[in-house]
Amino acid sequence: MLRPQDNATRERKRLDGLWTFALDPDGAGRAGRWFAGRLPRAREMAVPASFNDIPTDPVVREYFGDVWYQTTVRVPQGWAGRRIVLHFESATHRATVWARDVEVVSHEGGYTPFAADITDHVTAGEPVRITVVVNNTLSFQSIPPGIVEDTPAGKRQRYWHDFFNYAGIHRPVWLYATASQHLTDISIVTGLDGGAGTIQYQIESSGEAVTRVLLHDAAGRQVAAGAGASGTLRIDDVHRWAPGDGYLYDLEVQLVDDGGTVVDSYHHSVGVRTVEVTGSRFLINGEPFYFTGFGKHEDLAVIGKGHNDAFMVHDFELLEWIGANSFRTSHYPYSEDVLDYADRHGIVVIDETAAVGLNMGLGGGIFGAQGYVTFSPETINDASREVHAQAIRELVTRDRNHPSVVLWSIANEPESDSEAAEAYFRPLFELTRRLDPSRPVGFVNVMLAPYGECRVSQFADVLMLNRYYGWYVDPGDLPLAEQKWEAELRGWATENKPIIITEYGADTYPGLHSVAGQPWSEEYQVEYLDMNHRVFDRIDAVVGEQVWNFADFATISGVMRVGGNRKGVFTRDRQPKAAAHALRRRWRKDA
Ligand code: GCB
Repeated sequence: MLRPQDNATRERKRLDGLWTFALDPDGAGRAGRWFAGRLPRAREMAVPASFNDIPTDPVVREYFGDVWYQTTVRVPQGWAGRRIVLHFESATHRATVWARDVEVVSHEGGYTPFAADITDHVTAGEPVRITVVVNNTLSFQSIPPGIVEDTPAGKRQRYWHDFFNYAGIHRPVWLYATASQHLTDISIVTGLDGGAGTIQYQIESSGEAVTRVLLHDAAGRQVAAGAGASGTLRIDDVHRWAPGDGYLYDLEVQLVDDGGTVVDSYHHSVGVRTVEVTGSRFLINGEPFYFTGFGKHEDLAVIGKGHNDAFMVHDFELLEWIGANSFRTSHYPYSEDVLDYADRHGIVVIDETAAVGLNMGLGGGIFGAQGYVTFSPETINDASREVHAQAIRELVTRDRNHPSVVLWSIANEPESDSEAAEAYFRPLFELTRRLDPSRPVGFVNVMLAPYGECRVSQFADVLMLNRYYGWYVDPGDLPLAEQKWEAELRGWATENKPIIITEYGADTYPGLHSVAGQPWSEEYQVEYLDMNHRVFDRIDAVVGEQVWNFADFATISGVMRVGGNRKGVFTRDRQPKAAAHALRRRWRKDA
């Protein structure tokens, strides 16, 4: 699926702004045909944004079930005779869309795009009513999973991931127009051949029109050209995309009709680089790369997981300030704007699916006691795995052309020490490799499956470990934590695979100080990070450190969560804790 863009052959119109919005706690909207007219008892709602924190009503914040959004948009007069598409960059966790009173598309999965050709349901120059029912209920067959439980006080949504279940239309919505003959997909794999670069492309389109490709460098000079739906371009003396150097070429793909007219075109940025794992090294362009940075979240006050350009740019500025060269899209695919920005600025990305919380062993801690088995016919089963597989397909097809993305993470902290886990994950690794043979694949291992007990890491090219020695284990006793951590890590190092520490962190209440370095104080966070860094620096196979978390973020309520998860190095409003300055000294040799 191609993201909407404006160019000489395509036009788009952004539908963001205030839509009408209604909760549907009884699930009455479909039978009541709410899409056929104005929404009942509607209020106004911002798009894009999570709906949860915008009204003051706690019922809205905790709501799960169907919510309805509606807007009316005028189709531009000039689009007569064009193919018209309605495109959502995401709706969390599933949605069904109507144009007027015609159902046009349904989509499962909260963080990837979907679209509908609505040409037959609209008239250029006329308004069209767009209605969307978004549903945020989690089940054992959703990614991420959750469950609705009956309690004496009514139904409650439970889930096993440590971030708030924000929902709604989180990213831009577009209406766009193309010619009826159009490009449908472009995939790109780049390579290096000495000082030259190669770009293998594969183009899909509707109909039989001829395709042509033109490659321009960043200064606008044409450096290569090709014809046909697939082929390889060669750039002598290539300017590589590299960490810290987000150099991009522009690949223009054209669809040309019999008369030689360009009927459709698409501009695709291309960063020429290679990624490879050899032994315990992670190589970008053949050179060992060491990841510094964070696990992040899409999480902001008021707008929740709604995309916001100002905060995005500010977050990237903070990454640069602190000397981070990478981040993980924990725990779901982020906005495509984020990946485009990372491409342009040479920031390296570990790209993760929304498969988080597939682990009932975590239940006794922050998520409250419960008695489920992770993988079973009644819980996470074959149907769940198919939803997971589809989430992987959509992530890889959406993001495979981003040079910033160097590694797929197909799950965060699933159960991984059982035979059932091994059987569940084997085909998902195979699928990811089939979809993209050009990148390494991994998953993030939890401390419940320590070295020697994990049965899934055998499938991974890279070991990604989340560990909290000195926090959840031996809190306040850093000397003991240091010994235990080093002992476990030395075990993993014998596997001869690169190790990235994808999470280590300590909750820290900003402004809390302690001479003796007690947990929750700013001093403890610094000392805890220092301890971790001493361990990493002693182990050659460690090729990356990503602190948990970039910033404080919202979670479910719980006695271990003080206004959310406080492991941020920055506060939720992006002010540095002492640890931010300490990391800056470690990561920015020039600072
Ligand atoms: C983890 C999870 C992350 C949590 C973090 C924590 O291992 O991957 O989602 O927020 O621990 O702070 O407990």
